[in-house]
Formats: sequence, structure tokens, C-alpha cells
Amino acid sequence: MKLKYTLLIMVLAIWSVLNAQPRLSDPGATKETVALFSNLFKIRQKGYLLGHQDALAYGVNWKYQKGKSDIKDVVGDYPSLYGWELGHLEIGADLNLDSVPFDKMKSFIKKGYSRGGVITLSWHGNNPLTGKSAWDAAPGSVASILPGGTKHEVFLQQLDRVAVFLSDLKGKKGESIPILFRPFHELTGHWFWWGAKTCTAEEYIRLFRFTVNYLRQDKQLHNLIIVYNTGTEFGTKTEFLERYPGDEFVDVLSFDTYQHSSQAVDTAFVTKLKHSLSVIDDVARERNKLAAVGEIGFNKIPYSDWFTQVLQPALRDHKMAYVLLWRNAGYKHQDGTTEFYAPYKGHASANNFLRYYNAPETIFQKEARTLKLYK
Ligand code: BMA
Repeated sequence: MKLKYTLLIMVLAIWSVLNAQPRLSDPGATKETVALFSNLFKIRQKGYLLGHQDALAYGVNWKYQKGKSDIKDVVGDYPSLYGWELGHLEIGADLNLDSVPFDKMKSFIKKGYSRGGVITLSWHGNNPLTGKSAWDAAPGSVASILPGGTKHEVFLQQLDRVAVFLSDLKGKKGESIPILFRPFHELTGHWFWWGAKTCTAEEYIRLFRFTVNYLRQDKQLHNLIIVYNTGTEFGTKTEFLERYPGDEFVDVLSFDTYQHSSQAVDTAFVTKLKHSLSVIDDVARERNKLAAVGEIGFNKIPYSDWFTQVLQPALRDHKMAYVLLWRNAGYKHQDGTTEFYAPYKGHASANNFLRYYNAPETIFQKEARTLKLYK
């Protein structure tokens, strides 16, 4: 009797350990992709990767200078997560929508990976129905590109171009570079053609599943870690999951958020941020997925202690795998606005960012390299 009982306990213990093992939604994922995913789980005991969009391409007042990055100029180290943007790849352009040449982007991706960093890709793709931008939220856009829709073939051609780019990202040994792929992001917002006002939940889910299946099965891409990404519109787990494509199609649960108000510490923003973090933290734990912040920032960092007084404390009690600061575009001639979310040398928040860098939980490039995320 006693032996039976001990055996049962052992079986249960093994079962729960096995079940707690993070499993990628792609059963055929490459070994580097599997390793990255499980290492991102592990590092959460210690902290999270700090990312920056377009970090190596340009910053405030500079473009394409070898080895340069605004973050590196401030802390002497690169971010550990590099965000890049695919918009306009789908129409066969040589430059993305923010004028980054795709051939340069490829070499930056390879560079970041060779340093032991991690790559995430977003896709502000043009609207296949109207041919206009990602922000053209024309009704019926999603329906038109699903199988049987009038623009399905156009969408397939777009996906084919994305697939060619993704399959071309190789490390030194010819291995595919694992990518945190974040398509159809900020899905709960209304500004993109795949947004919540432009399609039904069912249509969004079909689009997401179709895209993942097409890249995985038809294109045989097995280096993708799939990121589901909402805006801040959700308040509850049910709302967060309203358009969730399902555990077999998603690996990372995330949302995007920005502080817009002029107050230094905006308590409403902080309260909402903490709440959103706890919602995705809970859902991720229940589903054995990773949680992360897809994009975050306070444009122009008007409050110089923002990193240690707002971002750091909000994240402290949550298990995020990574956080991505959006791009340091600087002055934008197209619309006359200025945009940057990470400090640059000489900016008032530089010292504060250095303190944030030195915090035990933030992981930048040098530390990421020692963590051997692909082994
Ligand atoms: C937005 C802004 C735009 C940019 C777009 C896609 O948030 O930064 O200037 O074109 O992201 O990268």
C-alpha cells in the first residue's frame, strides 16, 4: 500500500514537471528556437531582456554608423533584444516604411544574433484590399484576404515575400535565426486594417491561424516564436483573450503601451500598466506561455527619472521575458514630429537610464551573451 502511494506521488511529480516545461506551439521548431524559448522562461527568475526598435540602424541625429546605437552611447552596451519592422516588404520594396533598407536590416539581424542577442519582428503591412497603408482600417479588409476572399491571392504573394526574408536569416553555421514574430499587433485597437473595429473576432483568429500555418507548413519555417499582441484596451483576462488564436498558434502573450500624459509619474498610467501586466502574467501562467511587453515608452522621455521611477517598479512584480522600447526616429521630416523612447548621449534621462541598466533585473547584450540563449 505504502509503495503504491509513493509510486503514485512520484508519477504525479514527474507529470507536473513535464507539464510545466514550456512547449513551443510549433512541434517542428529548430533546436535553437526551442532553446531560446526555454531560456526565456528561465531568465525570468532573474529578469528580462531590454529591447530597442531599429537600435543599430539609426538614432537621434544619426543614421548608419558602424557599431553605433543610442543605448550603447549611454551605457556602453547594446540592448539584448533587437526589434525590426517588415512593413513594405510585402509589396516588394527595398526599404521598409521607415526607410530602413531590407538588405541592411538582414545584416543587422545577423549581427545582433551573433552577439547572442534576440530578434523580434513586427509588420505594419500595407492593406492588401486597398493598397494603402497599415493604418487604412477599411471595413472588410481581413475578410477579403481569407481563403475564398477577393484579395486572397494578393495576401499570399505578400506572405511569400515575408517568408523569403524570414528564411534568409541564417547564423554562421547555416542555422535559421530564431525570430519572435509579432504579426497583426495591437489587435484590440481600431487603427490598423486588422483592428477590432474592422473584423470580427472569428475573422481575426482565422487570419492569424492561416498566417502561422502558411509560414510553418507551406513555407516550412521553423524558427518562429509567435507573439500575440494587443493594445491596452483589455481590462480582464476574457477581454485579453477575446481574439486569441489558441495555444497551438501562440507562444508569447503581450501588449503595447505608451505614456502620453505630461505628468512625470502619471498614477493612472502606472495603475493601468500594473493591471495589464498582472492580467497577462496570469494568463501566461495558466497557459504555460511567456509574457512580455511588445512595445513601451514615453515619447521624448520628458521625465528624466522615468526608467527607475515608472518602468522599473511597474515591472518588478511581474514575470516578463522582455520589454521593447520603440524607435529613436528623432526628427521626422514627413510629419514634423520627433520620436524617441531610449535616451541618447547628452539627453537628460541618460544618467537615470544608466542606473536602470545597472539594476540586477535588466538584461542587456553583454549579459545576454553569457546566458547562451540558443543553447
Ligand atoms: C510608429 C511610428 C511611425 C512608424 C511606425 C512603424 O509607431 O514610429 O513613425 O512608421 O511606428 O515603425
